[in-house]
Amino acid sequence: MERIFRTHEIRNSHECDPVWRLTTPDAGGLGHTETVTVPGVWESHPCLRRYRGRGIYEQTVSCGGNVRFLFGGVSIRAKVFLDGRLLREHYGAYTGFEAIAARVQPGYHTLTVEADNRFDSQYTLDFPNDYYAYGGINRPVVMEQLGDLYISCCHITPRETEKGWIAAVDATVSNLCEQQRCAVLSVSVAEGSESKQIIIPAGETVSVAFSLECGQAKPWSPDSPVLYEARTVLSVDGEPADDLIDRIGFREIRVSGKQILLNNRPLRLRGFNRHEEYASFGSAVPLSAMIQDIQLMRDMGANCIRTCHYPNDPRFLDLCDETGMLVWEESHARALSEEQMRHPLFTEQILQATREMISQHFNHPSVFVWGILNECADDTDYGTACYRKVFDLIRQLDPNRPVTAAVLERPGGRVYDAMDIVSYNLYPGWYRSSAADEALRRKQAEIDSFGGLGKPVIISEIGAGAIYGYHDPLGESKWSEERQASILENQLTAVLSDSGITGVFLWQFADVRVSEDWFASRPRTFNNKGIVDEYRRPKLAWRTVKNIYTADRDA
Ligand code: ADA
Repeated sequence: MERIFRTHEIRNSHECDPVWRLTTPDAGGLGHTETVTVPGVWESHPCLRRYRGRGIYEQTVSCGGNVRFLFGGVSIRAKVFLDGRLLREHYGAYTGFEAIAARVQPGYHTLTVEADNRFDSQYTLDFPNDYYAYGGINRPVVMEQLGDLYISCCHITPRETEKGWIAAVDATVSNLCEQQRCAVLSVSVAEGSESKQIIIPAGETVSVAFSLECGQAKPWSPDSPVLYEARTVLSVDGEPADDLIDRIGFREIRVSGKQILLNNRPLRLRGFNRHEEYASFGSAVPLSAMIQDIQLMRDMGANCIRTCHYPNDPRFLDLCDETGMLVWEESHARALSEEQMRHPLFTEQILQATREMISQHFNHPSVFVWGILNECADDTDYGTACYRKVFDLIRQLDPNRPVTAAVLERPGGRVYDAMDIVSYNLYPGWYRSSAADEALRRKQAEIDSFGGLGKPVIISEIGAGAIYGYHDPLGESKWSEERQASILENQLTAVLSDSGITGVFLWQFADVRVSEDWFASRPRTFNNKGIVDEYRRPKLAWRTVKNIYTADRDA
């Protein structure tokens, strides 16, 4: 399933069979063909551990009429064919997309997905980086057989009023046939419900707005993550023809002075940066591993997760909604230089990646902030203009969540005025010998002088490395678990005792594989700053973080 709950009772929608045939034409020799399962990455196969190329996935499907394939994620770009006919191309491993074939002859058909994880300058968000760009269909695939009309989207924004909660609904209905059609669209959430007559011109999509009075619905909060089903039903000639089921939480996020308020209560954030990766499963993280990660972070006293540096699987966000784990989600970008940002395709690609993230993850109550452009060129005119363009898009698409960007510690930041929440990354005691409290003071002075005065501040990354199992009883050498624990103790003590800081995300939860280009500074070609290794085996720092985070939680 593409979510952790059923999204349809009327629509004919089911996950594609898990077994596919995979051919890797760029693996040398004659195309290597294997039986694989989806979701999955080809790097899980012993012969394809470092394969960078195309992977041609094929499966026979039985379908007819208007067929819609929903892909949770294909890394890093995809071409989708039905019986050899190109239906859709998509770039971006971390957001979903649809491929539609109208009026298909009922029977057996060949579904082909060409995944390609080669780096290419035309795909500006992906390049050898401090995480691994896997290859494959790494999230679920769903096949739907639709009527002429279907509900293509339903965004719900909860607002608290003196009369109780209001759910502002923006739904869209698409018409796949060549005649104009009439229908009735009904939406129900908690005790609120409303229906409207709609007319959808041939081949078009129409938007419908509702305002549902939901009375005294129970609010969603980290301590009490109450979720409500949002059910949208489309009826044609009095008969239910399509539906879409989602889940929402009644909560509002806003910034007030240096505080981030959730339902008017200030948040204090103790979190982790988490890449979407699990040892030999790569970026196709099993659901059971997703929930285990949340449990492990909560056990250490954390209450939030930053999805560095890209949108996550909706099922992971569903689990965060369910458990009350707050989420900083960000569109895909890490450490692009001004030159890279000047590529003619960059702006449209980062805007599209951001548009898809917000459109697909809009309803998750756990997502409290949208982040962008991690450690990009925020110190140049051109880079700053890019930041402002992406912030502007987010504010158009979702004015109800604050925006931020994790910038570098180095001076020169020029976008503090454009952020609702100021965030930055620093590694005192690891990359720099500076004392943590002095580093915090220095950066805060810059933030206050250049547009960030009086805004909430989040330490979006702070940490140190250790190789799992490497011990130095004297606690002296870097890469030892002992040294990591002592650096983290200094860092977290300084951050959590600084009254001007609203929250912190440790870098990082688990060790992750990185591009081989980074081998010289990344032992094992891994980023080893995890508190657990890639198999979730705790390092000594686990105890340090747990002591500090739980003491802060229980203070
Ligand atoms: C940066 C970057 C992270 C990671 C980290 C590190 O802050 O945002 O992705 O590379 O440094 O481990 O050095």
